[in-house]
Amino acid sequence: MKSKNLKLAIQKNGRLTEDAISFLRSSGLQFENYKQKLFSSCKNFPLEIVYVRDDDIPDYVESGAVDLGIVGQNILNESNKDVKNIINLNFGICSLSIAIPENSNIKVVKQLINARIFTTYPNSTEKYFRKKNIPVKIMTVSGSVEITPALGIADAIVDLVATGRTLALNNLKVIEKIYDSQATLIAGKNNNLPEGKKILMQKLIKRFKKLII
Ligand code: PRT
Ligand code: ZN
Repeated sequence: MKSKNLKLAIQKNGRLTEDAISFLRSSGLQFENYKQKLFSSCKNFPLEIVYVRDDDIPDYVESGAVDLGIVGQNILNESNKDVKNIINLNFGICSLSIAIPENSNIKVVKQLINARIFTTYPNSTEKYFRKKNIPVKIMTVSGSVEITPALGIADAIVDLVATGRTLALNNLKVIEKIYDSQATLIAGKNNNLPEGKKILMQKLIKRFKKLII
């Protein structure tokens, strides 16, 4: 990896990986990506593409370990890192939503007072209910949130929803959307970037913006 090259982090292996790679390729960047690789050097631009876990991307961008990143707004909202949102990329579209069992008597969010809510997004959940002034008990799990109502430990869940199929399969339904999300290009706020890198970054961002209508 050449240190004077720009660095852009994308998800290594997940829902955003293929779309992020297609997006970069459609901007004209040429690079090889092998599943086992940790980074790829572009052949026709001084850029290194770094493959990491999506949750780490805001941190790497904020600290300047990488110059740019492609990540879901949901991760940004949850992590609260100080980064610049450059452009929304129109993929990875989903929403963070509150869901309850299909047979629940609850009709509106206000009725969730003192409810047990399981989520992998505790910060976004806490912020939402605090703003609404509804006291709830928020419990954090690292995955498979949809199972918690069936286990009898949750009255509601807060999770990402795309097609809604996972909720339907688990006899759950959305009662409220907390926010919409999609993949977005982010950059650090580091103004001490060397002039050469700044120019490269502007060139690259211009290329990317052309692809977004
Ligand atoms: O390993 P790593 O930490 O990098 O990946 P990850 O497992 O944390 O994330 P991953 O690959 O699942 O998702 C990456 C990003 O894709 C998320 O941060 C979102 O920005 C975006 N995204 C878009 C989604 C979904 N749609 C989505 N549907 N992320 C997750 N889901 C899950 C959701 O949590 C639920 O389990 O899919 C299920 C619901 O999908 P539907 O279609 O049945 O509604
Ligand atoms: Zn993740």
